[in-house]
Amino acid sequence: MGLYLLDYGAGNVRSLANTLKKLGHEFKWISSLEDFDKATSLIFPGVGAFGSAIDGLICRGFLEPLRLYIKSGRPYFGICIGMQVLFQSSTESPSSSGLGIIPSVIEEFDNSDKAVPHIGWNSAEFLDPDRIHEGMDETSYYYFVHSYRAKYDWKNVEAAKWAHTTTQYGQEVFYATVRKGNVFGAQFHPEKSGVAGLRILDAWLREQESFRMFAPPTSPIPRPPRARDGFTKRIIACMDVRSNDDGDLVVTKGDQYDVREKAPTAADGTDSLRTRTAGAVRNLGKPVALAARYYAAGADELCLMNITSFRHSPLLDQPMLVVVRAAAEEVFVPLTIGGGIKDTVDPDGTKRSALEVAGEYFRAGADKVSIATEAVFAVEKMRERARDGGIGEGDGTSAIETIAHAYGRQAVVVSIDPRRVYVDADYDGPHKDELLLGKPDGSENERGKAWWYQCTVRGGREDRPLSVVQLAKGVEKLGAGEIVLNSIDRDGTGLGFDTDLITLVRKNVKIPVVASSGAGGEKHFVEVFTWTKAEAALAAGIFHREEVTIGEVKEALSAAHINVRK
Ligand code: 1PR
Repeated sequence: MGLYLLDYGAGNVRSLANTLKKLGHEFKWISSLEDFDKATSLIFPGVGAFGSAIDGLICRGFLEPLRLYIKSGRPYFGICIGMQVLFQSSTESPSSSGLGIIPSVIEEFDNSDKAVPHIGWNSAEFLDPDRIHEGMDETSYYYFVHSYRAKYDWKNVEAAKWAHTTTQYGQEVFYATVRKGNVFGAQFHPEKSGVAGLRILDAWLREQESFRMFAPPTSPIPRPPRARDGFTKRIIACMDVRSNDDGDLVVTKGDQYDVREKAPTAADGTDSLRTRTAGAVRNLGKPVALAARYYAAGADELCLMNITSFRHSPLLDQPMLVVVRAAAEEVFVPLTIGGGIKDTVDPDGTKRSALEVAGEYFRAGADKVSIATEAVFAVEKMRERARDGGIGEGDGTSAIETIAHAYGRQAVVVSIDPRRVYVDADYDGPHKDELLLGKPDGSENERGKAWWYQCTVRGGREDRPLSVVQLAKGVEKLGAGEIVLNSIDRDGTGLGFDTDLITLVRKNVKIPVVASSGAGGEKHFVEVFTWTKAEAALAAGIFHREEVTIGEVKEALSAAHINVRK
């Protein structure tokens, strides 16, 4: 008897478990067919790809019991893919059939007017404000991460009767939540939607099971949706994590990727703190405490970067996994983990695939993994295979491809670490088609100069011949869902984001781009969203040093009429 969660073995189900724990609700996992009979309410937090979810259910013999459970009238809450399986089919995996309870189909978003996947916070509109709200309201924002959606077509009356709320992204309006009788489903992730999401889960769980079981089907009269684009720009706090010289994991922060304290200058004198700390790894705090602080301050997402993981096997890096687990218990917004996502060999010779490494992080509570070095190597290999100078095709073995296949492309972020290469304005070498020219009214060090952006690996320690445009296009083709675009030149300088770089990458890909490196104040966030089409902006140093709060950044954006979640 009681609440059960359905896990088909892929994706981050720990987030939901953490949320239920936080809310004080007991639950068990469905582990056998008998558990379907014991469940008095069931949540299916489906993540990943539609086909993998259906295959996972079939493999475990869970598909039919799930259908029977829902038919029995007992409460069901499907999240993301857990909602999509209620539909007939998905173009994501045409050979897999859904449960067909809602007579409509799931299709891919059109990316001609917007970045796809739809990643970020958006609002939801009630179709009938008099119906049960399920803890939702129209002033809150919810976290979406998906490439496929069920379009809200009010003329498809039988399907539209299921519509509880709709959301608009670009020109498309789709089902954000569905509800009828004992069934409730959300396309967004309540377990990742901060306080607003916790409210939904709590409302659903506290509602009398008997009430829901005998509730009459509640159907609104289908009507056209109201136009309302509630999509917001995201503010992300990033924590670069590494061991300090005493072996403790700390949040550090570099200047142009150099994270060690500088030697004092003459002006500092001889007995300054800088003399004593010179050469030590800069320590800006403990990762879990900082993560909790940024969640409370309203960060839309958090990143934890294991910046020295290339030196050893991340699966042996238990402290980092402990940090991820602990952070995931404190924060209820998306958590991205990066560093060392690659095929590795443990000291005892055991081979670990990138997919296994990523799986370990997902099970620890990460929602996305971020890949840097391996992404560069994968694109280089893909281009080599093409032999015609073109972009080429993936061979299915890269970390990006294997992880995107199992967990969905929205779970794969590529972190790019480019550096400017200055050349003469009449330069005629590689990447000359991508040259940018310093503006006559630009900064002194750019005026009269030309440059292209070179990719690096291993945290900027090694330059590669690949350009940032080649890398961005390549990783999009391999299946990355999002790009975090750093800049070694701007990192830690406080000079503002490199908007030339962001515009260049943004116009060459259709997936979301996160602007990173160089934020020195609120005005830089306003600039980056005014001058470029970046979907999100990430900063580290100014937040760690408490020079600016996330709240102040959002106030400044609101004042500039840029939509943010507050
Ligand atoms: O190569 O897949 O193992 O991943 C390693 C990851 O670690 C990469 O994402 C790489 O960017 C990161 N990394 C490696 N070395 C460093 C370093 O600083 N020495 N951190 C490093 C890079 C860049 C951003 C930073 C922004 C904003 N840090 O994460 O947070 O630049 O900073 P700011 O707001 O203070 O300017 P792999």
